[in-house]
Amino acid sequence: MTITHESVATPDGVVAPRFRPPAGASSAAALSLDGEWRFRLFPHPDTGVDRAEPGDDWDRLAVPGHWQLAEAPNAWPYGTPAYTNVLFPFPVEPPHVPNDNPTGEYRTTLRLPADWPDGGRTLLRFEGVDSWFQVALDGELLATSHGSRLPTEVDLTGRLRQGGEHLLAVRVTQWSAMSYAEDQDQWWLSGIFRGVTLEHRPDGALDDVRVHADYDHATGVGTLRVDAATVVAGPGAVAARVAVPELGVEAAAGEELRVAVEPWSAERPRLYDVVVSTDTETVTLAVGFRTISIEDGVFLVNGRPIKLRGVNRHEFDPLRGRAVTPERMLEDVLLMKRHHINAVRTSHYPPHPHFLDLCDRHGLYVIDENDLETHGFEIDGWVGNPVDDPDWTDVLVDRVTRMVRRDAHHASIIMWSLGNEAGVGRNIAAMADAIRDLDPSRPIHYEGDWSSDHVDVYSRMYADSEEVDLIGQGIEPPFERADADARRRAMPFLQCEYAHAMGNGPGGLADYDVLFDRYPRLLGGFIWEWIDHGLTRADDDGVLFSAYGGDFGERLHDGTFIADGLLLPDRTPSPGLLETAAVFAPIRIDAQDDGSLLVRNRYAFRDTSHAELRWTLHTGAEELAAGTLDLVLDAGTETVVRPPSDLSLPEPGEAPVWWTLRAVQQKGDALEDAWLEPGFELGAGQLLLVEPAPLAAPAGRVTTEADGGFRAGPARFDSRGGLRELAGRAVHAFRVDAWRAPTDNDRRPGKGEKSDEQTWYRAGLTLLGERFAGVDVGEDGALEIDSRVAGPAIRTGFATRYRWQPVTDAPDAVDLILDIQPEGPAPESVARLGLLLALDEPRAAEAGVRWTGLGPDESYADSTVAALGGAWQHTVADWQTRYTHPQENGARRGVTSAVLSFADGSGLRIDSGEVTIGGRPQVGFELSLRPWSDEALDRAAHPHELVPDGRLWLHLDAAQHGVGSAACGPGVLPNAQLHAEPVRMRLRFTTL
Ligand code: IPT
Repeated sequence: MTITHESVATPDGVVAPRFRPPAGASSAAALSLDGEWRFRLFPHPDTGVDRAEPGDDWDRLAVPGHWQLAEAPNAWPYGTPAYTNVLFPFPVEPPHVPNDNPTGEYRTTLRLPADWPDGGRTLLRFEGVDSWFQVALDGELLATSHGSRLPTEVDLTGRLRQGGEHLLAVRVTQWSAMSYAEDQDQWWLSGIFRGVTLEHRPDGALDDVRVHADYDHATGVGTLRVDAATVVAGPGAVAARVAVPELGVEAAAGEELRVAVEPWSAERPRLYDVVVSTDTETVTLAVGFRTISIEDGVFLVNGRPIKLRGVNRHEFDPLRGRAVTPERMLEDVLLMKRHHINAVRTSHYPPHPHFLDLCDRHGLYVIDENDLETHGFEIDGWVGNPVDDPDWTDVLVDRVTRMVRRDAHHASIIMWSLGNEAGVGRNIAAMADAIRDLDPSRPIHYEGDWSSDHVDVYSRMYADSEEVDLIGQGIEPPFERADADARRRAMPFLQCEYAHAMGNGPGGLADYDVLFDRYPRLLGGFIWEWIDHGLTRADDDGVLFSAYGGDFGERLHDGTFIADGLLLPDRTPSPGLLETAAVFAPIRIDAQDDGSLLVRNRYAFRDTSHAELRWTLHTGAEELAAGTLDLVLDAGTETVVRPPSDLSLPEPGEAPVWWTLRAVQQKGDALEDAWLEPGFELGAGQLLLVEPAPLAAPAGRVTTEADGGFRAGPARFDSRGGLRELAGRAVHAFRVDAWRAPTDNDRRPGKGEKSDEQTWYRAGLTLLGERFAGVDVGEDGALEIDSRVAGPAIRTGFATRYRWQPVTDAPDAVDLILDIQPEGPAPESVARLGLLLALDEPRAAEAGVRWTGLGPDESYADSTVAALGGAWQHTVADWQTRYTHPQENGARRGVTSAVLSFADGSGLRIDSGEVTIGGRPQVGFELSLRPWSDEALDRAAHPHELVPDGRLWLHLDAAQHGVGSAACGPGVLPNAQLHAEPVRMRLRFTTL
């Protein structure tokens, strides 16, 4: 049978899968073939090009790289990236793919160095080629392979001459039968995107090395056995030796060594150099001793329960796609560590092997996932799914085999995953069996197996916290089959995906995390996902922006769904990542209702002696007292702390007084903490000790102007009561508001029937207007204005009463008491309740803002952990979060005062008095500032399309609705929903 790109057949002409030592770890000769290759793109796999054609006059293309991104961000000479999530971008008729199938012909001249060693074998190694390829040397076809994110080796022994020049030809198709198995939620990108090397395998060299390194936590003894297969030229095996110089031990390969060691964990990634050698090759591996076990449904590392506070990571670089550099990989690992992430699921394929070296070294628990997703079959009830097709068994077993063989020596890998969203079927069992044969030491994961027949952990995605609570307690609804139910109930539970981080969010992360801590069965989970895959693209004016689905003219695409990470595409941490860091903090400090702070050491293996617990008593930015707590907590323990009893507290003043406690990195050893600087925050929490003094009652009188309008201090009104001027600036908008530019989460229904966006639209909140009903100057001199704010076509609205009164002895100040009374049918939620104010300000983006309240970053009702009370400042420009897809952003909560300084030197101060929602008092208001309107924010498709409109748009809200995770999960939980309720706000505006 001729193998074509439409064949369902295992790779042909390739070397059996084997381990992959880190680059440079072997003493054998190796030659990188990375660099500029000759390249030509054809519309079809029948390129008509002779394999012996050297392509001397062809284009030049970087290997590794994707051809679609060859000249990104400016030009797209070889087709463009395309994004679909679940859908196949071609008709579903496996194993066939369209005739239009871009196919790259690659050529390079392979010059074997004159000193390339004699004898032995020479292998050509590809770390990753997307999606199907054939390899020819000097015109002769040698191998056909696939498995885009898996290695392929081709034996070139006897075909190369020292000092000789050889033509290496690689033909790569974009689509193949294998595309049906590689339907991951990412850009379709093709080519030789990981490195290519030539490797010498001397006679008697180490062909394959398998490391078994366990740790007995009861005795402190590590067990090491290294099995080595050697390359044998003639008959007879060559013996390999194993040494751990640091431990002073040696053994023959296959022999068990028992020696006292320090164990490996993500918290303390202790590695030992293990030197495996024969007479002709030495390989040094960084080995960690650790044991994974599941006892009574609890997942243990070295005998202790751990929690996975993880993320799903796709390989991504905004210019290079999945062709990520070692520097990017390190950046990812360090960013994760610095945000208290301790685990990675390599969604949904084995990553570049160097990434795993970094996880071993810096300490991250890894679920290594097979290169398999067949999600597009779900649309049609999984008919034809490769996972249930016997024709595909060998191919799928080959995939897990190549993953396990390549990666099994990594201490960081604590589970194997069979793939993602690939349905169910016979090949699940076949893959699981194959893995168990290769490596019985690690549990197997696959979310698609709800019965848990073939896996060792119960895994789900996007289960809401209510269900997770039941599962934690082991009282979840039974699975239909009693045997499977019993098996599953005895398993640890993990959310392989949860807290969908699309746009502004995820909300509700802390609600999950509480449960993970509460129930031993809950192993934690992996946030979806690490980074927005926004590809950098220049627009017609040369302005760079982050492109998502549709931005390359794709006819079928999934739009913004590719931008759902904790990092913006340029790896700027989003507010969601800062919240993640606070929620995942290893030393959690939380305020309790009784006025104390609960300090919890959430490390599994470390005490807190590397941290100093520093407290300050402060009002805004002013520090009133400071000290440290003499406290070291053992792993897994907690204690309650209170402010020192002799602390003298000031009388209530303008700003609240907080007692803030921070756990700060103080010392650390190079091993555990090399990735963070002293002073780094390991956790923080605070108590509000003194609430601000109430604003003194105003007693000034409003004056009536000649034109029938009114003046109250710095505020001028027309005769109907419309605010026309404030602080010397024309007012363009001033009314009650209940809408926001929907977030990606607001736009989707989640598990509900309609999205929040639809709810607000139907309640008329999108098009609110105001009708004035009366204006009067009361006996006490205050201006009283009644109005009704409502949208078209509906009775739902808000009866509004404004009460303006000048402040006695403060001619530049005016007080407003605002009462909002919802009327008519109540929508399920409202986006916000408060005031919209737009002031004339030609240079609004440059305006500065200093505020006392929660900060420094945005926070919403269900992402509150990262924001702490204090005094903060920003410019209006910096206040904005440039989400890849523009949407509501930037709210600062608990604001008791804000000072705006305009470019012309003038200013406006806003202080808050009482604020109640449904009669419940709260401290301060929520502030949002923008140099553009919410409508413009809503309309913009990309952040660079937003231009300041000459106004400063402010929201002074009593509250906003939470953000939730409805883009792919539960919506806003009841504890963070905002309903139409009566609101009272008292604000003071002062011209500066
Ligand atoms: C889930 C996928 O597993 C993941 O790859 C990603 O696409 C995510 O959704 C959405 O961003 S599957 C979904 C149907 C729950």
